[in-house]
Amino acid sequence: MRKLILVGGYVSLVALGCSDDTIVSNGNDVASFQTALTGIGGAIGGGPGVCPFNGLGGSRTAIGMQAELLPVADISAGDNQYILTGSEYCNSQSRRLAANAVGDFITYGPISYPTNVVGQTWDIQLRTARNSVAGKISLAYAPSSTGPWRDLLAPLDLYSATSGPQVSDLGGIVFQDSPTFIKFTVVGKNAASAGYNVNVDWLEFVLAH
Ligand SMILES: [Ca+2]
Repeated sequence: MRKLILVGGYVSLVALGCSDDTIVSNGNDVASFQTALTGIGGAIGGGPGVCPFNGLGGSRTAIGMQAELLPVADISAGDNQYILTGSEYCNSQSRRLAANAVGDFITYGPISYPTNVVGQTWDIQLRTARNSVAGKISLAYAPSSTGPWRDLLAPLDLYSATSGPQVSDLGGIVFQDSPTFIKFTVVGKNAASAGYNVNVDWLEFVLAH
């Protein structure tokens, strides 16, 4: 059994692809509900529209975040961000930063976690929608919208010649500060990419054993 705590608003369990799971409302408007998930632990990536993609198996605690439901604290000047709808996304939506240059960014937050995540090892998994106009990004976290920023991963290339969701297992990290704000910054692009867009669907922290 794995417990998954969803952050970012109300999402139906049908959207999560787990209609036989138990919902336990915690009465918190940020961590809108907790669900005890069973049968999770299959192949990373899940299926189209399926959010829990943890392929680590066993008994795990995870915090899942829908990009389209998280608050946006800031974006780079002159750029736009918007929600995309499609059955290939988990919760049928993702959020795109329409970036056009290196240095463009989108900051999510403030994010309130239902459990203290600082000082423990979490495996970070990111579900993005890759395409031929996507950029290369870095990901960082901070306790405030002005930093100090700490890297969550090495630069990640979101380019793909064919469009579709992709899950990246970014490995384990011990949070030194609260990841109250999470920032995606364009650091470049694949030579074959026609743009710098950043399209994020779902972010998940899985507590290491
Ligand atoms: Ca989503």
